[in-house]
Amino acid sequence: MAYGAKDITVLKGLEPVRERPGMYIGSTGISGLHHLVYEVVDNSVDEAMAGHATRIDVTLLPDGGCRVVDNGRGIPVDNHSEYKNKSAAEVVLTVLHAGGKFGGEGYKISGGLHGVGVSVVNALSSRLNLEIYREGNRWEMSFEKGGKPTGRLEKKEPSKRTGTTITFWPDAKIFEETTEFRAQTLLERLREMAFLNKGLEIRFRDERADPVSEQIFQYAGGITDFVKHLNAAKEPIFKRVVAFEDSTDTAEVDIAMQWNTGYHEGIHSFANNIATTEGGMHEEGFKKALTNAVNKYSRGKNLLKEKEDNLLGEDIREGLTAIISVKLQNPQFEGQTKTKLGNTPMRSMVEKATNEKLGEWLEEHPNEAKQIVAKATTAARARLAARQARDLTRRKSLLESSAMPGKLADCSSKDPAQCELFIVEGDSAGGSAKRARNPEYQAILPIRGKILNVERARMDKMLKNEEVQTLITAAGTSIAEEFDLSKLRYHKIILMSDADVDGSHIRTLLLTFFYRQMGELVRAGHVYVAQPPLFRADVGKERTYLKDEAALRVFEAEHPNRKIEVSRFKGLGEMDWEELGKTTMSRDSRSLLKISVEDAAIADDVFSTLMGDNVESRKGFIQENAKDVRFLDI
Ligand code: 0RA
Repeated sequence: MAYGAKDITVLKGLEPVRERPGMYIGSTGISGLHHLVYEVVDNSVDEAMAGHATRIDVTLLPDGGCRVVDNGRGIPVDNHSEYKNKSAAEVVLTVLHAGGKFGGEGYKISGGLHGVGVSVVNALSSRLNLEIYREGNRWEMSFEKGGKPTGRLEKKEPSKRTGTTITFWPDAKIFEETTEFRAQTLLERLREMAFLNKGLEIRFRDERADPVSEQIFQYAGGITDFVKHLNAAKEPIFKRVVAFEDSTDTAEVDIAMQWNTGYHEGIHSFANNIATTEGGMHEEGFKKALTNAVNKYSRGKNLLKEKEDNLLGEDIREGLTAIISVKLQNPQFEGQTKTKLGNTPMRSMVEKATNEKLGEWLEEHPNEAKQIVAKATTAARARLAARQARDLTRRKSLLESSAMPGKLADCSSKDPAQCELFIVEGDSAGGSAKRARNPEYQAILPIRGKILNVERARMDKMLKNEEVQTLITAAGTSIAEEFDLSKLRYHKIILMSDADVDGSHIRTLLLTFFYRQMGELVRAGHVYVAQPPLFRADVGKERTYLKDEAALRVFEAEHPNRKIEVSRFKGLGEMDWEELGKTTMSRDSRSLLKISVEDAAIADDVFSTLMGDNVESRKGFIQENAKDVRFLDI
């Protein structure tokens, strides 16, 4: 028998919703406002998940309303068994069903209970129009002032289609802050919904905009497409997305993942299409099984030797983008923001599925599996090296109290806000820099770039490097988890290296080091690159320094018919100390380039590609960028 009016449980009227809106939609700010849209859309998505709808249209109207159209079965129009004189549709829209989303015990079950949320939307709207296409006709009913019917459900003209259209206008008395939807926020959530519900077509149209904009989201690949989308701007370590699913009578698990060459761990989990940002049982099960499956595979294939420790979860998750989507009955949402899945059985279900299916996948894809293990092994090495480096700096600072390394020519001021640390490549340039500096507030740390360079330094090697250790001690902040910005000894850390390929390599290396080990330093805007000139131009007695070829061309154009004597600085070492001071170091005449996080991230990418194990991508990169020195020249 089809689902009819009698199945809808009845609780109470809508007053409680208007009295305590936060209990039902979280807040009365913009996020609560958007919740109204999600509530209506959720109902349509449920209808789609139950196999009855294939398309949902969400339209923002010029007058501030929002219309949601689906092609499902339509809300039942027959009279409700318990409310003899009311249609089921009226009951769905005017009677509050079990519990509130944010406060109560009850919760909507995907593909199960329809209509829980629409009455909440009605309660918080100044106006709502309901259209139903069902049983061969179009039907209509309207509500105002928080869900009061303006009449009965009316049968209109014949229609062959089925579905539900709900148009509502949020009540400004409730949403005092704003009743204006933010298109971008809705769009992102709707796209997410489309990713999470394979094949479902969701159209978003903003008729408030001029010109009217429309976007169509539909993903045949579901969360596999989601993972590709998240990795689109990144470099996957291999093309394939690892994907698997599992289901029981009462629950479904759907997982997709792909590694990229970066370091960020991007695991996104969902329960019944709701983002579980605080994680929970499904995520726990996944992580445990992921660590287990990769270690088991590595041991089995002798990629991890007997005497070697297991790879840690964090090593394996480095650069991993993953979507975990579960659907279950009676999801329990816990935690600070009620976004942590509490249902314990989900842990073993996801763990079992991941162990089995990922284990199989690795066996079936040995090339990819090797790359996963290689990436994790590298991460483990870097982790160990970072710890060693930290221990070393800590021990050093304990032994030598706050003694600064011998190579550092420190400044006399102890006010970090005033102080600058120049990291200079090469000893000869270091010598000129020491003479040229203002010793009151400028400190010089010479770094022998060549050492790093010939070793093709990886991050772990880099951390072992004595000069990098010196750098960490000089900066004062320590690194990684122990990084403490408040201990920074110089508010400007300035990289000064040659304007040639070697110089830019060292810059890339150092920027990558800062980005990975002292990211906050970059974010807080303490890292700079000095800009030594590339040319000296003499016209008679007049001497000018020019930063690059373009500047030289302009200069030549400005001095027609004059004899210009041009010399090119091959490196900082070719400049005398006075020149270096005037052009590059003096606060009055230099120009510094502040490094943004994006700059550092690009350096990090360049570094990974150049230094990575992936010879193919390195070759490709070098070929692609051979002519584009700009790319390396950050
Ligand atoms: C109650 C029962 C049935 C469907 C719905 C509600 C329903 C609600 C909404 C809200 C937006 N779109 C919707 N589509 C359907 C089942 C009807 C049947 O058994 O035919």
